[in-house]
Amino acid sequence: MSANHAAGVKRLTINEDSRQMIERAQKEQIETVWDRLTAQEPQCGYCSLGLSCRNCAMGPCRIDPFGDGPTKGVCGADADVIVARNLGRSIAAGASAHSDHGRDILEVFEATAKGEASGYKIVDEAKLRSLAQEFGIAADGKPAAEIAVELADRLFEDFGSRGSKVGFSRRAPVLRKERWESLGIYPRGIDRENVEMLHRTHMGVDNDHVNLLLHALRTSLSDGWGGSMVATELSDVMFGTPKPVFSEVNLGVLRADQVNIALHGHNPLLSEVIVEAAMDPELIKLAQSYGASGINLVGLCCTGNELLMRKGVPMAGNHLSQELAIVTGALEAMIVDYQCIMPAVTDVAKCYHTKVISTSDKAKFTGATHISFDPKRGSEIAREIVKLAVEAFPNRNPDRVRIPVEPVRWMGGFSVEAILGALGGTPAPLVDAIKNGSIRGAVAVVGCNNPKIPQDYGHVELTRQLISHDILVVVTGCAAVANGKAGQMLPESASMAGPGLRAVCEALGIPPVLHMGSCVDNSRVLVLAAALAQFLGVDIDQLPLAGAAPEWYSEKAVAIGTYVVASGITTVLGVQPPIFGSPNVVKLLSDGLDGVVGAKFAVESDPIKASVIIRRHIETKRKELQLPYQEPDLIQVGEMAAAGTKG
Ligand code: SF4
Ligand code: MSK
Repeated sequence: MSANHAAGVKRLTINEDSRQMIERAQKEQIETVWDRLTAQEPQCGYCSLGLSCRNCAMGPCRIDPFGDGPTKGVCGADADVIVARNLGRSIAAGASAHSDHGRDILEVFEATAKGEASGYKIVDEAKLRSLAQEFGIAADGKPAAEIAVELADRLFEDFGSRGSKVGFSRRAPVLRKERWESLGIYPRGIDRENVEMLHRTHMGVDNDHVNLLLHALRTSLSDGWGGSMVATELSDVMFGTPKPVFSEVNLGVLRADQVNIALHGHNPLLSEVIVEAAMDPELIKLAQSYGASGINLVGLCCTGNELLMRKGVPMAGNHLSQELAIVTGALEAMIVDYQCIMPAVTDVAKCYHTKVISTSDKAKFTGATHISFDPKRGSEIAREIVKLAVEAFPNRNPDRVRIPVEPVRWMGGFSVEAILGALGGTPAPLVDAIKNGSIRGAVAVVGCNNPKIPQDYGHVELTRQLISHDILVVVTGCAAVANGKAGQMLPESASMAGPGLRAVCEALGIPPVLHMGSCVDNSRVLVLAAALAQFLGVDIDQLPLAGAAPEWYSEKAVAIGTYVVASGITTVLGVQPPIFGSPNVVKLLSDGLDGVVGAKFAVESDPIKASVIIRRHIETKRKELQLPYQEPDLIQVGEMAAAGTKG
């Protein structure tokens, strides 16, 4: 391999495990996501700017950003309307994905309560009872199943059109709720806001970009405080509320001597019962009869995060590692549910003995074996799937197995309950540390990988910058996996933090980067922010908090970023969203929103510069709260951390 070639691979990922597998794929002429990106280049300029529209058959239309060509679509829609409509539709798609996941969990939760599901039970009854209390359901003396049926009923209502406020939105600070009310963006029903977004973006409905974007905020809020929160809370009740747990991460978690099964996607319903099935002595015996020493389950993307958080299942990788896990030649089966699973995995699998097994009737893959998941037969189906994987083991070619690198240890399980537990049951110690300045603030670094950015570079570098400046980082989704691979998520990683954050982490025995879960678990970030705001008697936008999605790709990430901003947390994106064809939309999102919801978006692809934007924002919030602060304007790329401290 030439030096140039090796340097080229280094530009695709910062991880040694991925590098080795990309090189192998190149050598064996197996196409991966990076090849397909190259084949697409140059990507469409109109689409990149958000200036193309195919919402009706008078089009497709595009707007000339330089004004030399058409400035309006056939219907008369201008750049502002087209960009806002496109953005609104993306948010609706992302919010729908999370919320449909939430509904799937809710349906199985109800079936479990009614005794109609196999392999499920109420694991965290205390959480169930506390949710019942939140929803005004009398729980005293009632059996858990009865409470669960009533709770399920209330939550189903939240998906519809009868309510005026989704139930979990009660958790938001009073000032935030008043703001949503006054703006007319209080989320009413989960499905309702999404359907209305699609309605408004039909030709000839909402032809005002400001009005469209306000509804986009409402739609996203129905995800964060609605569908996603339903998914998180009920998953906790059924599978256990996460507690701190150690595990391992990167492609090194695959085992040459075992049947390897990767669980990929987002929904924990099937994967939780697969974990049980993989411990079935008969299946382990079957694996041994084929010469394997056991069955090794590993996670990918957010199904992996769900399993890591609750069961400590090792994690093979994040979004851009999914094809590479197959390229190890050591994977017997990739079991997929839905979301973020590249259609390409079945093509890569054809080059090996790997079976791709799809399980959701909503997400079939040409070339995969489909085993329809039915919660009534959850345990039975799980055993059937694990058996299929085990039976693939004899087809493995040991000469093609190459498991790169040793796994890295990491830690997950930081639910809000676990964080408060580590703090002694109250946010007071964290608030005190923020007040005295030993912790400057907190940032949620979330979201995906995107092949336009070297895999994990944005997540890892931004997080490093933030923790070294005493900013606590919470992570979810693929951002969490990136930080885990980089060794930034262990109690001893506190040594990478600035002196203030380091002291707090060492005293509590926690990492400076806390894993809060999967993509839907960004709802935990909202709950934590609301708890801090309520403790201080302020609104969320007054807190020294920020969000970042350095490598986002997905429509779900657009929905997340939007509900985080609409909840009062300024967010920096590392990948340019397709809105730059409308200076008015850009101005509104990057500036005007601040006066509306108290937070805004910024776009910065360089993680070091992004960290400066975030630190300036955090110090500005500290100044406004009359806490010790560093003069925001003095924070520059490469400046000394102590410059200009006042207080
Ligand atoms: Fe063109 Fe308007 Fe139809 Fe969009 S909605 S495709 S801009 S005519
Ligand atoms: S899996 S949405 S690539 S974070 Fe949740 Fe990762 Fe983004 Fe999918």
